[in-house]
Amino acid sequence: MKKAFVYLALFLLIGTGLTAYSRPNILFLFADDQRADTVAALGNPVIKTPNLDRLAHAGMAFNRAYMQGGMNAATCVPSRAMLLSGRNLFHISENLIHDGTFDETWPAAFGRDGYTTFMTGKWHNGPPALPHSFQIARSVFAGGMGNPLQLKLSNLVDAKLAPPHIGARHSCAIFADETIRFLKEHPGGPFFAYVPFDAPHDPHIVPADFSFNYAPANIPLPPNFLPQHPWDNGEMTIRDEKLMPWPRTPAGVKSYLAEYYRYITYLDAQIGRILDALAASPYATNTIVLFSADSGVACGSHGLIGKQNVYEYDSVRVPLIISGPGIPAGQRTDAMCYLFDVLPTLGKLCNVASPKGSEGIEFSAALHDPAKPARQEMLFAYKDVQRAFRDERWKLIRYPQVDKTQLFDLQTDPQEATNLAGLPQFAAKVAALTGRLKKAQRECGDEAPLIVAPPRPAEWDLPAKTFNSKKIKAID
Ligand SMILES: [Ca+2]
Repeated sequence: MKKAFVYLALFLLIGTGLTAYSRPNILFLFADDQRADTVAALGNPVIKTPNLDRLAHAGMAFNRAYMQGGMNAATCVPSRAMLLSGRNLFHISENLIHDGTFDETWPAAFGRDGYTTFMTGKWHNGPPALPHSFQIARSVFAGGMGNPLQLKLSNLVDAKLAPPHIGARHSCAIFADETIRFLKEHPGGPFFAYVPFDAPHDPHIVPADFSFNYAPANIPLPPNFLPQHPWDNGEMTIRDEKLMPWPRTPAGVKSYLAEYYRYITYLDAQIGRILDALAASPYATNTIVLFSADSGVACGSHGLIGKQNVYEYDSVRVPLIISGPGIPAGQRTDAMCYLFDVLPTLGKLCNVASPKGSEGIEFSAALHDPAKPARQEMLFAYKDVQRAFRDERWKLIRYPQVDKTQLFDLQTDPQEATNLAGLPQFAAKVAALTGRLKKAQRECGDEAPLIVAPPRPAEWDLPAKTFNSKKIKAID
């Protein structure tokens, strides 16, 4: 009997060890404000992204991955809180602390289940929550969440909190250096490495010796370009919108995109250094590599510059590429998902138990078969001024404060250029989608009204004076 118990214990021990050994590593590369249409291999004819192309050729690219929105203008913060906690926009605390208690996060869950957890880059949630999520953090840019230096370094190996772009070396290069160093020094066992870059967020600062440039004349004007947004969307003069004077001009937008694209190509080069280091490491064949971004950004689409909106490329849609063992190469899927579904999916693939509060779904079926669906519908929100709903084909945007509605047929109008909401033949469609939007709000815990009385005037005049973008301080 005793002998049988010993054999059973040995069997369990070996079994657990084998399971742990075979679990894949995670390398999560996360950009900041990178539009979903800025990867060459996914259809952008102008931009150069040879390393993101490598990932796209090696894995599954999601055509319909989304962040859910934000309740303040610095959408970087809620986007990360949703990603890390697996919670929706209405259930997060932006600093990852609820009522004095640290939220459970997916990286912490990976750590509990035997993974070495590492991060370098832009944190941007409450700094005290960082050591509760990651075991190792190096060269972290804490971001605008209070005093960045009040970190308890109890279980952190090394945290240097500095603003980005400071010093002799660009922050993106430093984050790549740290990731490469981690890959070289890691003693073995499964790891979860999270690398949130602070690029291509404005200001678009690229080292002077990075010789690649785009000629503005060669950048196509976005097909949904407008000199200004057709009405007051509730956030017309926020910091990001002041980065370019009104009315926006084709020449101004092309110059802005040329700088933005150059920054993306620089980021791509840093990602390439990491991918090369991974390929030369013992982890080359057993690592799931992800690339995504915290949001898109308008860059002139719809007359907007920032991401304080719920349009597709201008804000809520994000690139998402996942490659790794068992994931077919060079595939594309229309399966819809939120960013806060990504870590529940990795948890499923890595046999990691869900942290408390996570409500994202796991879409691993779509990772192996692009025809498998994930979510059927999506809800988006920005403050109390914009709400949106999309299903497989249609997108409804509602601006409650000014009583405006947009309806887009994303199948024929993926750029959201033609508003169908005012046409009588689409009245029933608007009514039906409004009902589904309300239902989705209830399910997510969103109590914002879709109509207010009386609404504000929707008309918006250009500001009396234009703004000098160089005077706008970065806040997020
Ligand atoms: Ca961002």
